[in-house]
Amino acid sequence: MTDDEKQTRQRLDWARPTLGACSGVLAGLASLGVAELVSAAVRPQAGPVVAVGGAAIDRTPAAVKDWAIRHFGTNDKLVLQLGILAMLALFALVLGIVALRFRRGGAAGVLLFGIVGAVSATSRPDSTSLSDALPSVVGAIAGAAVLYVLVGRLARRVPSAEPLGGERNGPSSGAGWDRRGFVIAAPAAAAASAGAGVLGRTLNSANGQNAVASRNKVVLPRPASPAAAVPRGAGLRIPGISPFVTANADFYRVDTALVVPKVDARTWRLRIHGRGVRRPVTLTFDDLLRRELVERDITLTCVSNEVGGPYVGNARWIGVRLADLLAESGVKPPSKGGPADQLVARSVDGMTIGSPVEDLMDGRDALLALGMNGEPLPFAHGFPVRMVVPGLYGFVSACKWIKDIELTTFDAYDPYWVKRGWAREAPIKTESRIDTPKPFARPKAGTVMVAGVAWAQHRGIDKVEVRVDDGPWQEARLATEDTRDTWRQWSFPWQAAKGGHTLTVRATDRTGAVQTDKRAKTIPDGASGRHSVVVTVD
Ligand SMILES: Nc1nc2c(c(=O)[nH]1)N[C@H]1C(S)=C(S)[C@@H](COP(=O)(O)O)O[C@H]1N2
Ligand SMILES: [Mo]
Repeated sequence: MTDDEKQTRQRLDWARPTLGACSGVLAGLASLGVAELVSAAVRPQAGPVVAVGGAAIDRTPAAVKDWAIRHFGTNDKLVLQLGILAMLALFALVLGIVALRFRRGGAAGVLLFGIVGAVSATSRPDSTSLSDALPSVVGAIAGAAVLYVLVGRLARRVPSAEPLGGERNGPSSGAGWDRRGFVIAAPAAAAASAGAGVLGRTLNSANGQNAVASRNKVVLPRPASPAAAVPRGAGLRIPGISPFVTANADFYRVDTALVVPKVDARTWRLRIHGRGVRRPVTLTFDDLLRRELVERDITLTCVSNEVGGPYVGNARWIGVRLADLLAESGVKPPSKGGPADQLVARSVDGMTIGSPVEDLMDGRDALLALGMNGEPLPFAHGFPVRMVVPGLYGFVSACKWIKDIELTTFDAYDPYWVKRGWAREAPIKTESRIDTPKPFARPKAGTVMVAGVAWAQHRGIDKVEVRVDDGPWQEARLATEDTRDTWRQWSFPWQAAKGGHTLTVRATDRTGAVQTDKRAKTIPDGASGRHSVVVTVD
């Protein structure tokens, strides 16, 4: 071998694996692009990343999920999907390199991923058809074909074609490959994959347009039982305090849906059936609109909310009283001899949420909500219909995108979160939060406004106290109460002296119970303890 030939050979040695890896990544892109396109013909939730992500969410141990919610907040889903894509990219790289030696084996490897996607998609709780397998399967076939063809271009040819690097190398080195073929095929595959992906995305969002149109057409009737105006003193004008009503755009969102379900209100149905339901019914959205609507302010809280955390929000809801509907269907609460003690709500995305029938029928305003802060429910918050129950954490009451209500017993059925180690019954714990000053703030010495919110839904807040360092508990000023189902603002003008200080808050609810200082984790039935904020007064 001449030196020239050796150099060319060396370049080929790294070039082939690199291009093999590129081929693998291109095969991955082709799979995902084509899968996205096919999912537009099936449903967006059947796409492989969403399906595998959903399966991952369902199998994630409660503690890890809780950790993810805590650290990534509402970005937890983005992080998950990026993680899946990163894993896929890694496998694709490896498959591409393997395919250089084992061309068919590499292609078969791509198909194997398709099977994982297909199995995930068809075993999702909201999957009703085997067609959910199609995006993964067709995508994988496309990916396998791309890998097979591209790697074919990289195969050594005898007699030689052009060696890598372009310079004609005179006599055959025996290590040539179809450079021109690869240089044409690879960008073509990339462009076609991107095209399929973009087209799929576009079609998917066009499919959601029916639901969007149905939402735009909703005109919420005047409620027969309107909520009283929020008392003027309920919202304090203190910079940094949570607004009394949480705007829809700012309302926390916690759910397992990687793709927000877009439900068409015109085809939506709600079935009520099960134990002790003497007259099962199926209701349309218009059936609900025609009923007597009530409007109520209710503060929602997530069980994953840590002490001092953000997963609590207050909105004005419009809906139908669930107790009336249940009574009409012949349902009796257990205390009146009814055979069902648990109501299981099912959503279009397969979530199941169980609530005590007794609580739903005890006179509180348990709602099938259609409206949130003056508009139809936003899609992310459950359009067209969700449940909202004062006093119960969201995971045991607030089913979004609801489609089915089954009366059963706690013994007979464990809903989604209960299967994963969370409590069967979970009333909201009495809690309070310091909104301002923020942790590690540096206020000036003098009067510093300490303020925040406290909640004990359906019991009401009677007292909030603040403690500075190890000093005595001092009563904060309570804002006017809206209802006992809403949170209550409070403020405390603190005569702050220079130096480092710890501010702690505690609330007392109307049953006289003082917010406990016993720390509990969010699992299984909600965090407890007291919120403190450390500040340095300058
Ligand atoms: N379909 C569905 N409904 C759901 C959930 C879900 O994952 N899927 N999460 C529940 C939980 S844990 C909470 S705290 C509330 C949150 O409602 P929001 O996202 O409107 O704030 O929705 C509840 N309803
Ligand atoms: Mo929650």
